[in-house]
Amino acid sequence: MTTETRLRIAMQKSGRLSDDTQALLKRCGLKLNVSDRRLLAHVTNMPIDIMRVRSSDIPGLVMDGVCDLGIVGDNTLEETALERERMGNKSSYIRTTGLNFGDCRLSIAMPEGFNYQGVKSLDGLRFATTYPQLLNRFARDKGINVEFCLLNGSVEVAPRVGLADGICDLVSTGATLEANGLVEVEEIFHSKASLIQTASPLSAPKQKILDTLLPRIQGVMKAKE
Ligand code: PRT
Repeated sequence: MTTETRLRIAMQKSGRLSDDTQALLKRCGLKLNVSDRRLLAHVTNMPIDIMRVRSSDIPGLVMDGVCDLGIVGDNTLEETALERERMGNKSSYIRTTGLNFGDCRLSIAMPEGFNYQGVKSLDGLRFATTYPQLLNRFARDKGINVEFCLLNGSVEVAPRVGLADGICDLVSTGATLEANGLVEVEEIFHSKASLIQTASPLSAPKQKILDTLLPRIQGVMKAKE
């Protein structure tokens, strides 16, 4: 569990959100060195520790109170919350503020030439995805049945090798879909990075640190607009 006096923030160790997250924290005035192999980095000029983990672990660490704050994509956050609810685990958190990086969309894409005539065309099909809960929610809302196969990477290759009829994956420029002969047919979730906070009240010293940090984060975001 966390200490009572040092705010612990979870961020992605390496990947698409890590550079922007690190840049944000530095622009907020935090002096940190995350270039070494240590997974828990101390901020030297504020009572803050940075825990560097996989993106997919961040929502759970915050929901379980292991970290006070986390910076993560809304896609990962929502998928984890739905999965934890399904399993009967604690899934509460506070979305403290949205951040202006990590923009992408979770979309359904089908092979070129697929005769798409609206969502009913997807009924009964099988999709490769890393986001089965978001896909299931979409299907339920639209009154269709879908099957899925879980892949944690290279999702776009699944239709070509006969693993699935289509995919449900993150898209930003659309170049990966195009390179793999796929066409986006439905956007099911729009995502950005967010700063999230544990639902349990913070200790007074930690709240004080957050009260200093949050306006700085919002200032940096505003300056970037
Ligand atoms: O850390 P961990 O390994 O658990 O997470 P991860 O595998 O999700 O890491 P990473 O670094 O790939 O993504 C981290 C987060 O960045 C995601 O959860 C999103 O919130 C955000 N993000 C923004 C993206 C993209 N854009 C994105 N384009 N995550 C992944 N992609 C992939 C997508 O899966 C596809 O393979 O990029 C490809 C498509 O890109 P375009 O530009 O060709 O459309």
